[in-house]
Amino acid sequence: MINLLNVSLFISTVLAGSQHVFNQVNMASLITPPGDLVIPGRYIVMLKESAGSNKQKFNSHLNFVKTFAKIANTKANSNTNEIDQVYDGEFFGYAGSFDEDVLQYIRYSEDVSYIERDQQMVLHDTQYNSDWGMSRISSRKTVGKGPYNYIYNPDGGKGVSVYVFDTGVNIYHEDFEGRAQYGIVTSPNTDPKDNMGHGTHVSGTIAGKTLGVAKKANIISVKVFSQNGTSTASGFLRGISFAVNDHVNKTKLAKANNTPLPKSVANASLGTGVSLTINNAVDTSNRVGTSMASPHVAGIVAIYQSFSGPTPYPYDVIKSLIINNGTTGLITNPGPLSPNIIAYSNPPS
Ligand SMILES: *[C@@H]1O[C@H](CO)[C@@H](O)[C@H](O)[C@H]1NC(C)=O
Ligand SMILES: *[C@@H]1O[C@H](CO)[C@@H](O)[C@H](O)[C@H]1NC(C)=O
Ligand SMILES: *[C@@H]1O[C@H](CO)[C@@H](O)[C@H](O)[C@H]1NC(C)=O
Ligand SMILES: CC(=O)N[C@H]1CO[C@H](CO)[C@@H](O)[C@@H]1O
Repeated sequence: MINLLNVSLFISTVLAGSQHVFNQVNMASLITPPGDLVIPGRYIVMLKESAGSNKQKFNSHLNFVKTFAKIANTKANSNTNEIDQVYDGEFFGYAGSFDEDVLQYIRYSEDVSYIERDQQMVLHDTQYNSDWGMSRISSRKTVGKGPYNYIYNPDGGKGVSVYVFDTGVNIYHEDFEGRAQYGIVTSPNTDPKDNMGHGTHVSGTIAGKTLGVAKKANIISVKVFSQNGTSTASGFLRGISFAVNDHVNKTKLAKANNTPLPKSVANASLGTGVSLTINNAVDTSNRVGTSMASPHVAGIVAIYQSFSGPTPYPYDVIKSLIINNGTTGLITNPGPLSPNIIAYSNPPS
């Protein structure tokens, strides 16, 4: 299976004289995520910080893989081998389709930290009644049958960007009052519009003028899900990479111009699929200040962030503010992973 002879021949002949080092004794580990959603032949390759953060090393690695992919394609008379996502900025790597030969080649590169098989991700939609949810988080007591009131601070979410990882957003919807914009569309999608309605609905519950929790927040659409509600771990990762870089870029710009620092939240709660690459990317995201949270919580984080003053709260601080301000002990059947806290949106008293 391991075509070592081919690999070493290739390296010693075609790539002779190159500075690229392929002397890693052990192969980088190849992780197969649990579950049955793995996409055969697709891989996410994460680079070591030392290789990825060095532009020249990163490019030279990519060029080598591309060259080898081209040769392998010619040999097999196919288009199988291809890099189709690149992650650059705060974490480093790429994803694509590779056959066994190219995969082995990549695994022997000393630039590589680990590889994970790509998998399908499915849009996690917990059916909830948004009116109920809205009144619940703004009230300390159990809500009855309705009609429900959302006690809100009119400036909630002001100056905060919420990255919505979903099916796209109808940014022209009047409920967004011009506060929504397109961020990125990851493959296989091409159209930034929300042709399904899910992302627009989610954004409305976060920042819409009528139903939104944080009525002054800005929405940035990160379209990672197709119309049929599916995505890939590699596409999702590209979305995280975009949000993180966008936030970091805006922070640098604000520091240079001495303007208020950007404040960011992401709505990217994942239902299915367990992915090490995504978990690590979420950690990076939280570290640089783009807190990842789920629907109503995303709106609440936006509200808390908008009142942080000129400097955004770091992830850990915002997390404890929300937990400590939460209403405890009211969920009848919280389930094993729920802390039994209902987030409290902290309306003005
Ligand atoms: C969903 O759509 C994507 C592309 O838009 C496609 O690749 C995928 O096969 C579709 N999945 C299903 C289950 O229809
Ligand atoms: C961030 O800035 C870098 C360097 O200027 C640029 O290449 C990249 O496209 C920017 N990313 C985003 C998401 O704005
Ligand atoms: C609740 O949130 C506010 C910020 O809105 C903060 O000042 C306060 O310390 C928090 N309370 C607790 C118990 O963490
Ligand atoms: C990507 C993702 O999981 N987004 C979530 C954002 O919040 C909505 C509202 O419930 C969820 O349905 C989405 O799944």
